Amino acid sequence: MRTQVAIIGAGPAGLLLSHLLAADGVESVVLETRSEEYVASRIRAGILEQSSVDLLREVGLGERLDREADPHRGIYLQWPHERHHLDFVDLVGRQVFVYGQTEVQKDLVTAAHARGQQVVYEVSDTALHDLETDRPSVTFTDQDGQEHRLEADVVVGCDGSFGPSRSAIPDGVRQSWERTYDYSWFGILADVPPSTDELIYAWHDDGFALHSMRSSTVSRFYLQVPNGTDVADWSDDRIWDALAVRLGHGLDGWSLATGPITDRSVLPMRSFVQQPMRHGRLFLAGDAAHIVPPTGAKGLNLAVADVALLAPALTALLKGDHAPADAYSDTALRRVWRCTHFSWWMTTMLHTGTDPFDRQLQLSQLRWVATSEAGAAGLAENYAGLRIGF
Ligand code: RFL
Ligand code: PHB
Repeated sequence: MRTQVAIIGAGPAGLLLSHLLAADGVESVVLETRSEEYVASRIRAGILEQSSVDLLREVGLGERLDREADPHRGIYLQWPHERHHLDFVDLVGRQVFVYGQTEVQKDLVTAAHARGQQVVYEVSDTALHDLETDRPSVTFTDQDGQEHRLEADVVVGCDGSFGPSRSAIPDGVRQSWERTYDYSWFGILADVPPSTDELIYAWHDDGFALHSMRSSTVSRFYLQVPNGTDVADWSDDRIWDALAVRLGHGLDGWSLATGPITDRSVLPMRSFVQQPMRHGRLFLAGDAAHIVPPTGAKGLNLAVADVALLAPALTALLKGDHAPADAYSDTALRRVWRCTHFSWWMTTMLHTGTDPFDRQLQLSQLRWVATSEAGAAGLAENYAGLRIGF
């Protein structure tokens, strides 16, 4: 098999990259270990930045998004007895959109089918070769057990946090930074209308809680829990009681509506950055190169920003202009580190530990962010997102 760009991973980074390349007349093949249905049903991100939405619209992926996404002007920031609204539109002139990653993925799959994109699902043994030559390749086994070699001009690793691409950059070349956190998120999806018009990020002595949503009938919630928590230890009653307490039941008459829980999972939190994001003919994009804890809602948006930068760089490279591809890693990493800092900052401001001094500092910082225009504008600028190309 031969193509111009071999893409490993059919998550949002891989499928959006193949879409952008196709619009530039560049051919690609996407390889994916999971099935199409599995990838499309993974419940993950919920918030798109303004610039992600602008890009999806520009490249013809905005039709359903324009009909179904819920624009939000801002978020609520809360601690016991106080809830403050931060209006991003007033503060920085930008907003965010509630549109699940599952929906973005469905739109990308539909577009891939429509243009006849070759996506090979359920592959195994993906291995990268000859990345330092201009004839790199990827070998894999298809679902019938047949082995293949996909030759390409360029290989792009969009294979998320557990894929092989990241470690295909030699040990002596790659550098990485990592932070793990002492807590995880217990996430649930429930068939209940949201009890709020915009997301609530709540600091509480018992731990952080987040009230998010997917639609007018489906709510998404997260609770800070200790690492190693087993979902089986949390009955429905325990979950709803903890959410009601942490989200401020009774605060100015507010109450939390409950309903059937349709999904529950525990996710550990991690910050990770690897550089460079390019080595020879291998490029990395999305979670393959960097992971952020979800508190700042940045992971999916970073994946979109990476491939928005990478697609034109690869198109130029294939025409003989190397400059944008040579600049890709440094340019992408500027935004990656900004989002890494913002996600760490939101996470450490909102999750409670055992140190009473730290708690007082967090409360002081929350009060400053929520009540000072300068503090609020800093959060708003980062949350609503920097322009692509920052
Ligand atoms: P993905 O989506 O993980 O896709 C990588 C794909 O590569 C495949 N793969 C392989 N394919 C071939 N060969 C191999 N050897 C392979 N190994 C792996 C995988 O099967 C997979 O299909 O990475 P991508 O495309 O970079 O996209 C990144 C985003 O998915 C991720 O950053 C976000 O989901 C993070 N995130 C959030 N981001 C936001 O912007 N806003 C949010 O509100 C938000 N909330 C979240 C989140 C992530 C969460 N979880 C579960 C980690 C909430 C949660 C709960
Ligand atoms: C979500 O709706 O899944 C979500 C929203 C905001 C976050 C993280 C996750 O910060």
